[in-house]
Amino acid sequence: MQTPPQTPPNALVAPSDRGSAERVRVAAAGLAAATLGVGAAELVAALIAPEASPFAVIGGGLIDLAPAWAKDTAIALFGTADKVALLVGIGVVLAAVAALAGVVERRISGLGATMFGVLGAVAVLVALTRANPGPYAWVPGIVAGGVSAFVLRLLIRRLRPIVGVAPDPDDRRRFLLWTGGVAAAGVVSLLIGNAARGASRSLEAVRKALTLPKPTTAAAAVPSGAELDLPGLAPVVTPTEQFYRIDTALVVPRVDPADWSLRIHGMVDREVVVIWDELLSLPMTESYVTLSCVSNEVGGSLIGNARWLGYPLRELLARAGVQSDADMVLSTSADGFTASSPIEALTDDRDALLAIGMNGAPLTLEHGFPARMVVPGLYGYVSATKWVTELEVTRFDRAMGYWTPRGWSDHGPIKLQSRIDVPRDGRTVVAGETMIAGMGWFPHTGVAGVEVRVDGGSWQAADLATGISDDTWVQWSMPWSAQVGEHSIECRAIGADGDTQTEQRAAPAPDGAQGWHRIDVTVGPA
Ligand SMILES: Nc1nc2c(c(=O)[nH]1)N[C@H]1C(S)=C(S)[C@@H](COP(=O)(O)O)O[C@H]1N2
Ligand SMILES: [Mo]
Repeated sequence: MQTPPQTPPNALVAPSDRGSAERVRVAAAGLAAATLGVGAAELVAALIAPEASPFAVIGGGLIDLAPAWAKDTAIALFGTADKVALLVGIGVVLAAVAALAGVVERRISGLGATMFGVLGAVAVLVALTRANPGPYAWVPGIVAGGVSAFVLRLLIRRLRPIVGVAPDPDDRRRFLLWTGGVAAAGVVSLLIGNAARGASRSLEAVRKALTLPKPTTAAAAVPSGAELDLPGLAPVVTPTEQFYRIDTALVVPRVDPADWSLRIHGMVDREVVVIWDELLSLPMTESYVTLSCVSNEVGGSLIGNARWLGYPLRELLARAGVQSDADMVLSTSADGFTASSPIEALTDDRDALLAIGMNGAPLTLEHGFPARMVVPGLYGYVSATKWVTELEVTRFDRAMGYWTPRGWSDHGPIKLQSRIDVPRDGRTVVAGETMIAGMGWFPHTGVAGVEVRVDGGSWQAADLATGISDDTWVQWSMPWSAQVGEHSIECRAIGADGDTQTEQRAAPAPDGAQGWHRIDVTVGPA
């Protein structure tokens, strides 16, 4: 030793510093142990139980517990990145608990490890209570708890001689080697798990290999004049990759058409089960339908319009024979989501479809492959069940859809709305002749007109583009001589039923946002 013998070890380190340095080291050990535990669990999940990834099941459980205001806030804050935000949030909480477990384990041997064991048990419990748990759904949680508890004990025992003293360079190297090695192994298993999950992309290959049947009832061509083609204005038909995605699924459900079936039961004369090959042989209808999310704020973008290919739900329901006192269909997806749709919307003459195609291709995995519902005039949460596997004919006084007990209305007709796309809110516009343009919608009723006013002046009729149908949104535009200064622009739609879009503001919960969309722009000199 080169340390002068008369100097006691650690004489230069105050006891409190020593304590906090030790805490940092045992916390790092806790983090490393948790990383390896979670990494191993995600890897095992990717291989044998994709639906039971601990991150996915805990996130899914949290999503299911969230009331309407929480969903609203998450979507308002993060938009369609709400899932990433949730996963990051879970990671941060987990990291904090793991660090704490390290500190606790150092104080009371076995207690930190027990904390990990309990977390693993919670993951097992949650995994088993999710919809359709596979036979191995319990394994990833056991692996997460077991591995992290074991490794934490090992690390703390290993580090015991190191953590208590100010480490000399040798000890520091040993510490880094152990915790760093464990953490790196965890990260590597996470990466391999991710890659393995990607490799099970074979379902994407199945999807790509599918040839959709030609529609027996084709959608009329989009009329010329439906697409104004103005820069900044939403296209009248939304490309699939731009179509908003909203659902409670942290991991996209993987439903192989070969295993898929739709069961229609409940208040019916006879139960009906349709399998994939049979569905493909049925006469298909194609139709443009605008789908909107109830969480869409005034002026928001959680709305899109696509050409859907599918089999009319009224035909399927007629096969089963709906009993006369039924008033609702509860549709269920492979991942347990449910929606309550009023039966008349599925049985009247509108194109309520069991859809298999979107914009000329099979549904993408995110948008419900292999089959989903699309119902003109209803918000997605009460109608557009993706990965749909079951229709229960029932009554509103007997059953509820997923979002109803969480604070949303059991009925969800899409409200009469309009929005300004051009100019963008808050932008600076060059003075002179320019265009104001946007979208208006009142699916299944239709839009008769849109009015615009500038700076609170009088309402003027905008030019309405040709609509595709009453089930779709419609573009509108209005020329504007923009004068230098600050300006506000508002719009309101007029429904085909004569109603004018209300000024009365309402939040998305419980049954959809409403109010006039208003933007503020600065007009600068040319
Ligand atoms: N299985 C399932 N289907 C679902 C949902 C869901 O959470 N799970 N969300 C619904 C909601 S709230 C909306 S707005 C639409 C969105 O459909 P999209 O993601 O294809 O745009 O899907 C509906 N179908
Ligand atoms: Mo939604």
